[in-house]
Amino acid sequence: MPLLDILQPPHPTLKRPAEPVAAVDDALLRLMDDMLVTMYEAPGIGLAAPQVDVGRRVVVIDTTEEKNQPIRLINPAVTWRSDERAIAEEGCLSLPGQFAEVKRPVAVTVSYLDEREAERVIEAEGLLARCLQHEIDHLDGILFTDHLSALKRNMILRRLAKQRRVKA
Ligand code: GNR
Ligand code: NI
Repeated sequence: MPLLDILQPPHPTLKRPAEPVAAVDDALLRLMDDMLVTMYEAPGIGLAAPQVDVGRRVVVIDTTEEKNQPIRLINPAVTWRSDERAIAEEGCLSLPGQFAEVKRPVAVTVSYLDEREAERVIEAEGLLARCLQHEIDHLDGILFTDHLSALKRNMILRRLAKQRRVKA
């Protein structure tokens, strides 16, 4: 059993822009720990708070093979994106079993606050850059399907609904 339930569309929290965090407190630290446990168990390489029905700008990520380098990001923002773009397959814990190719900048710079409220900057490329963009999209109410044509998006959303019906 994962610690936290992960929402699926059409849950409204997934579509609503999340609110900035004003101050890091114990409840927020516990939320990020619970999100990490849920992410590792899923398993996934990232998780954004709106996916667990918390409308705050909080993300956890670990793209390492060893699953031993958790990153906790508060109020993350992309401050630079490369002109170069790449297409790669993405999945989402809110769209289980659904995958599609998404075109995104290859490299980004992301500013955020860490769990001690210190300002940090990550310069990322490849999978980490992709995951950061995917998670920050969640904070703005955007799913990877929103980057696809309406045809592909509707195909995935219908497939997900059908899969849920079959499972139920
Ligand atoms: O686990 C995940 N894998 C993934 C693969 C390619 C691009 C993005 C991701 S993020 C996803 C977990 C998730 O849904 N985070 O919001
Ligand atoms: Ni996702």
